[in-house]
Amino acid sequence: MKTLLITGAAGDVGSHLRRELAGKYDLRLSDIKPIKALAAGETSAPGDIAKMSDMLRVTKGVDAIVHLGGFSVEGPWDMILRANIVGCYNLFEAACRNGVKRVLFASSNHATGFYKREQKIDHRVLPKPDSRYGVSKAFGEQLGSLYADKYGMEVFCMRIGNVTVAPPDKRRLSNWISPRDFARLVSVGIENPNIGFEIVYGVSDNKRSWYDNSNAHRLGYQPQDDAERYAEEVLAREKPGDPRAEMYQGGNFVFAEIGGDPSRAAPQLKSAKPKKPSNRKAPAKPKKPVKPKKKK
Ligand code: 15L
Repeated sequence: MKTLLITGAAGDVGSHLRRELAGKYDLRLSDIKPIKALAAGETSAPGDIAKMSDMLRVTKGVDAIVHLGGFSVEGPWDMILRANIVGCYNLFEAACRNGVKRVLFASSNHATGFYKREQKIDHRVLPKPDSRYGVSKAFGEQLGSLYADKYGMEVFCMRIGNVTVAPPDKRRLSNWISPRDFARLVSVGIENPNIGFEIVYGVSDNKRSWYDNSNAHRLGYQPQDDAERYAEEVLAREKPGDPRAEMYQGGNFVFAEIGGDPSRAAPQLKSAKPKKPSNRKAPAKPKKPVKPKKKK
């Protein structure tokens, strides 16, 4: 049985994947947070993705990696930089040094969140990130491209929508993916023998999809679920949103500093007061009235 490393395994998506892939792979679970209740076929490999030594340790001897680790919504630049830029580099570099060829990178719909909702996009469009978080995902994809071309790694980038049991709102009727469809997509990424560098969308077979996911289908992905079965109840409770968010695929990420779900924002940001822009000129001091010179 293949050994699969899942980074960020303590998160929501990791927990869905553990359940769905149980018995199909030996799962090595890595996270900076403790992994609760290991099941049969699971081992824990704690690690901080921002530390190269940790990534060299956890990636040793695995057959494939699903890299979910990192900051998963918009956040302050120092956190995005540490977890999603440095962390992503460490993961690819450590995998490469340990001879692990196959990496499945959890990219996001926010790498292309500034496409309008009326547009249908495929895997060939240029990224249009809607946030620092989205930029970090576009970075991860390009890093994967580098490691594929330069070192022959096999990189499968999944622009994931929303992995939940049921779509929580109208936007997610278009980008939702059920946990079992996500596991199907991940299995394609692990098992397809012809992966060089690929970008696919991590979405179910949604009627309202914004994506032409033909690349995923070409590689063998056969989603079974469609968010449409939840549409009536989702739309009945939907309140009108901010028009800017309604216009773009990325929703609130296109304008909000702290992302689509403020309750998940970084602790510093929750209470942070808006800073004054640093490049603004200080207001000029009032000039002292010039005293007329006395005539000699
Ligand atoms: C993402 O990339 C986030 O990780 C997830 O928490 C959701 O916010 C999702 O996008 C989404 O767009 O629904």
